[in-house]
Amino acid sequence: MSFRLAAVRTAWDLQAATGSPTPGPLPGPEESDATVAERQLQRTQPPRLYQVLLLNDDFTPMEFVVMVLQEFFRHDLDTATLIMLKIHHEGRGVCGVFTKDVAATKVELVLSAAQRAGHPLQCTMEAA
Ligand code: TYC
Repeated sequence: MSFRLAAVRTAWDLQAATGSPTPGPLPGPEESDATVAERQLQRTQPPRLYQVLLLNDDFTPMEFVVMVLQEFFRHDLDTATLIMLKIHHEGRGVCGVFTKDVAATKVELVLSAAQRAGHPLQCTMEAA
């Protein structure tokens, strides 16, 4: 018996066991009840996640980076300072991990805040 037909038969058996509504004849593999049975077998995949990163440069003030980490990524002062220093020493660092649209929005907000303030701070995202 095919997997598809087995799924249909299981749904039919369940209907028969619970007694309601009265099951009709067992459908063949080409009949429309198969759609319902197969839909139960699909699994929603979790969304892919993306890291938002800040890159080091020689000009953006440390205080501005700490402010960005607090305001846009909701880090407290101590955590924001640690992340900023990690970026300063290692060249780049993770600000947070988000779904694609949220990550893209964070990148845009950070870049426009940096531009407005006249700093060359770079922000990017990559698949986690
Ligand atoms: N390197 C900068 C400085 O010495 C500070 C800095 C840290 C800049 C992190 C960018 O993403 C950055 N003023």
